[in-house]
Amino acid sequence: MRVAACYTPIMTAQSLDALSALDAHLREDERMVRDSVRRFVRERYVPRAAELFETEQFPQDLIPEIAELGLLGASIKGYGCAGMSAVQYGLILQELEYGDGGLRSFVSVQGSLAMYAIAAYGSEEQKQKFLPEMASAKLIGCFGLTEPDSGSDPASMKTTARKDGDHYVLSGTKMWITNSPFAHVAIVWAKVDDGGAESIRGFIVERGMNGFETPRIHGKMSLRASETGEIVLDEVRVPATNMLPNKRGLGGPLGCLSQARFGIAWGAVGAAKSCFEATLDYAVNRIQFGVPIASKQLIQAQFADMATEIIKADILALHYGRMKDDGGIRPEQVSLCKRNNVDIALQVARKCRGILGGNGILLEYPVIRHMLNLESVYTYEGTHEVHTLVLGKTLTGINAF
Ligand code: TGC
Ligand code: FAD
Repeated sequence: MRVAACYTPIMTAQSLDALSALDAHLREDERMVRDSVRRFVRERYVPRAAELFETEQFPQDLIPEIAELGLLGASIKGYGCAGMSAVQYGLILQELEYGDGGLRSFVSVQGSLAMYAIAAYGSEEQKQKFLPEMASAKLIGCFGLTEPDSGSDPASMKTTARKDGDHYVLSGTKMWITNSPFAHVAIVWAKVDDGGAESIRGFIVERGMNGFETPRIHGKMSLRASETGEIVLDEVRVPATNMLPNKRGLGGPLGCLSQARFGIAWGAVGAAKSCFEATLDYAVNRIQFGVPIASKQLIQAQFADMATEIIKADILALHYGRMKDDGGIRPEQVSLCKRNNVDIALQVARKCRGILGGNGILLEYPVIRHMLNLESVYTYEGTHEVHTLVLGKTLTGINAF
């Protein structure tokens, strides 16, 4: 005979935010930016999130509102961009990924990768021509570094740019490119002439140039609400004035990645928070053995572990965000933050999936969607292992790649 367990709530439950008390360490302007994006995401995106994921659609109808909120190239100063601080930018990305990693990816790629490349390495003419149009979403950008045979080791890229008069002729294939199917411009990294790592240069390739195609990749079981494609370059003639003049070598694309990885470290925590909140709500209402499953120590232990990791990840992001605003952070610090925060977010999502039981595999709850999305986030912008080796190299001085 089963004995009904005793369940007596003795106090009002505290939210994750109340427990972390991190709000008190944010400035008024930071809270305002966060709250406006939070409203947008929860009112305009969350109600559609499951359907967009299921039907593999990025909501292009929301792009004007995203631009209106100043989220595109948000940390770039001038050229129609919002000029936000690193912490404001991080908070934005956390709210976006609370909605969905695909939404956050769109903003990361447009701002931290495509626009940043032009802002950091472009000529004044290129900045004037492209940045205001990209900030207002009249032009959408993508960032082509990865190739079918060149992922973690981008120095091995095969895409080439051959000088021909006042043009470069680009040939090659880029793979796994976020936003490429509908992008108007692509930042393409290619090897010029001698083929050495030092010869890697960035090019602004514009849709409509002959030989430029961006077939979509279908059937992804992760980030389904993000459009991912290839960039096929078949002898594309690009004016020499479209080459980014102010950077050569792999440090160019990797410098952009440092910006995007910083944002991802914040974003992943948003996904973890969404999973945590939905699962806590579920656990206090789901009755098994006559009581809520939240009254069981095995379940409470999981919430205690998850809350601790989420709050630690938030503190880490805020610490490095403050440092970035106060003078900068080094790439290995970005690696540490991206590696930790994405890893804990994925672990949180998996734990939450378990607590939801069978319901955990339904799109009705946000958990399986975030869990699957985070599998990509674990891999892109430097895999977990790549960041492990960056830290290993930093700590030991020995390159283990
Ligand atoms: P290595 O010799 O270490 O470095 C070459 C040059 O780059 C400099 N550098 C960096 N600069 C800025 N930021 C960083 N994070 C940097 N890391 C390195 C370095 O100082 C050096 O400069 P210089 O002047 O001395 O030449 O290069 P390596 O060939 O040994 O490779 C190092 C390694 C493996 C860490 C790097 O290749 C790497 O990070 N691989 C991972 C590739 C990657 O992350 N790909 C991402 C593609 S984009 C993407 O995934 C977008 S998803 C977006 C979305 O949807 O949200
Ligand atoms: P590989 O590099 O082949 O790695 C395979 C495995 O081997 C991994 O586990 C890796 O960690 C491990 N490994 C590799 N080298 C080592 C080593 N030295 N030591 C130990 N382990 C190692 N790229 C872009 O350029 N632009 C984009 O917009 C973009 N968007 C993306 C969107 C999605 C949804 C996805 C999934 C990817 C995207 N990428 C993009 C590509 C992404 O950056 C790459 O997938 C990533 O860098 C890993 O490359 P790879 O897939 O070729 O894996």
